[in-house]
Amino acid sequence: MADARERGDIDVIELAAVGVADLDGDGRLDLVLSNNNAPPTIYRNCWARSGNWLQLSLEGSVSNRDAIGAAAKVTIADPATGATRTLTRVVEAGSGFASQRMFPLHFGLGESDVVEIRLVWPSGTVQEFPEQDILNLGVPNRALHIREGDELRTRSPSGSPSAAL
Ligand SMILES: [Ca+2]
Repeated sequence: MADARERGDIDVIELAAVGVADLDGDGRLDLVLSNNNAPPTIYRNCWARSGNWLQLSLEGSVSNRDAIGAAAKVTIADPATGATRTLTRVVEAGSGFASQRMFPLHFGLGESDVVEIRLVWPSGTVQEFPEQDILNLGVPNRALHIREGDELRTRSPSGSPSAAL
């Protein structure tokens, strides 16, 4: 019988808060548990069968610099059927008790292709990026940086994992 760690169970001491972020920039979301009266616990996601992903790092120019309040709508298409659907994420500040989401918006894509990215900035500016612009940057499995009013750009990796991972 596998022990708890082999099954992926999470040890909780006295949980105070949970943070979700891609700490090592590999496109898989990791967990940080803040424990009362104990050091935090970090769970690195090592799942081998994770699907495609996209991360969008938004920077306001007219809107606030952190783009808080900006909405990103990513339209994806099933490669087998061509059926499309739109995934929406909003940049938030303070999204949980004593925790914070990572600022880059994360989209799990499965096996789907990205066919459009549409941004609605707090200033009211709307930007749309068609499939060809997205494909030119090697999406999926990329982190993109978008400054309000500018072109799409790839984002450099966020850095190496800490020793605790
Ligand atoms: Ca990760």
